[in-house]
Amino acid sequence: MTQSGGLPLHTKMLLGFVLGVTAGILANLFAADAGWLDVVTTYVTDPIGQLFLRLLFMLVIPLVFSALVLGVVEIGEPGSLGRIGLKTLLWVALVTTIAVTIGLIAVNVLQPGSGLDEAARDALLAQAGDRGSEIAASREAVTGMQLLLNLVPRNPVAAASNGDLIAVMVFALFVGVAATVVRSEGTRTFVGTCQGIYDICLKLIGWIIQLAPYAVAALLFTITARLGVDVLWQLARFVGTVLLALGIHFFVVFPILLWVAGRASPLRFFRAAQPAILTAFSTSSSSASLTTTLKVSEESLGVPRHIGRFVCTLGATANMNGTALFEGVTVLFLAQFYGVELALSQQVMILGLCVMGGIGAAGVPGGSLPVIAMILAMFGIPPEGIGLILGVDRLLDMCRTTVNVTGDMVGAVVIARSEVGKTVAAPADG
Ligand code: DAS
Repeated sequence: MTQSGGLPLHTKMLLGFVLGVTAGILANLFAADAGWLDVVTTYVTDPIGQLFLRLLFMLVIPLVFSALVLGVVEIGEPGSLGRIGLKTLLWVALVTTIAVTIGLIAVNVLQPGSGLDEAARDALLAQAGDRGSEIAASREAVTGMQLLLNLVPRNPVAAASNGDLIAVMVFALFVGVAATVVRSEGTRTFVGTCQGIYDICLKLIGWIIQLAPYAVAALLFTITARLGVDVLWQLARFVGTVLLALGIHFFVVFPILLWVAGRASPLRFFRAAQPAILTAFSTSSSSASLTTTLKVSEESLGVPRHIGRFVCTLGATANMNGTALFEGVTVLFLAQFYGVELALSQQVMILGLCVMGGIGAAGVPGGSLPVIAMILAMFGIPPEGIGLILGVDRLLDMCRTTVNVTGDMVGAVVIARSEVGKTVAAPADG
């Protein structure tokens, strides 16, 4: 994460995590029923956590709307880029769906969030108040067909004000397609405005994420003061589930896609892609890794420049397999943690939200947090749980960014082969 004077931000977040957990466990051991604990959590730590979450919520609609409009406009470039753009869009949709599906299966099988005793869970939900359930309750209980109809907003502004993220996403996709077709002075100005909104949101995320260490300490103190040390075991299971799912996508899905769709040798690919993979792991930022990714794509993987530049540049902000997988696992983990039952139809909706959330998330450290906060609230899951995740975000962000960047290069190799008609990168028989 970005350096903000002194320690790197991720290190500060880790310190916030350790401080919050330690203080919370001590409070749980020695003062669980003390009156002052309620005062501290009610008037100090909880408001700090709420302030951070509200700042994240504030950005979701403008960030996701502008990111999706820009993504569609970039894909819809005329001529050959339009064809490559369409292939890139299909690649993003297919591979991100595979990634999120792996994540959802892993979290349903391993159940990392289950196991909390009812009393502790009730205490947590009481402390979280009705914030999450209010938003969930505001949605009439929807059936399958109604779920589909609700995807198209009757009133986009009302959808945005209700935090109906998927309806806003669908509206943004429609607007992006129309902006691509109507090439007038007005639409060019509109797309420029969207770029400005997106850039402003990135800057705001950069500022807001500086508050994360304090939010982590506050949110973790509040949760561990009530739950004690048990919560760390659940957190460890969450980290293990994310890493397992990311590992399956990285070491199984990518090699299969390279071999089957790219006719490329996975071994030669990973050897050639090492510099970009290591840059992504160390920076936790797809955008910061982009120059290395482009260099590797063209010089080491042999992808034609016009294809590598388009696919990797668009992929750095729109093709985030690791992020989408992480969003799915996080939402379901916190649903288990707070005891919120999710029907299969709701999990399918979460799958769609995470696939589009992977497109709408920003390729910067912590870029996925605003989308996760909104999805949690949409399904009545207390967004406070993000504090648990923030504490271990360092390792998870490094790993999911590595998957994001590698997915961009795999896409470039596969699309290059489909464009050139033969394997251009790391040929299997080369
Ligand atoms: N760190 C983001 C990236 O640059 C991913 C994320 O926050 O999920 O890809």
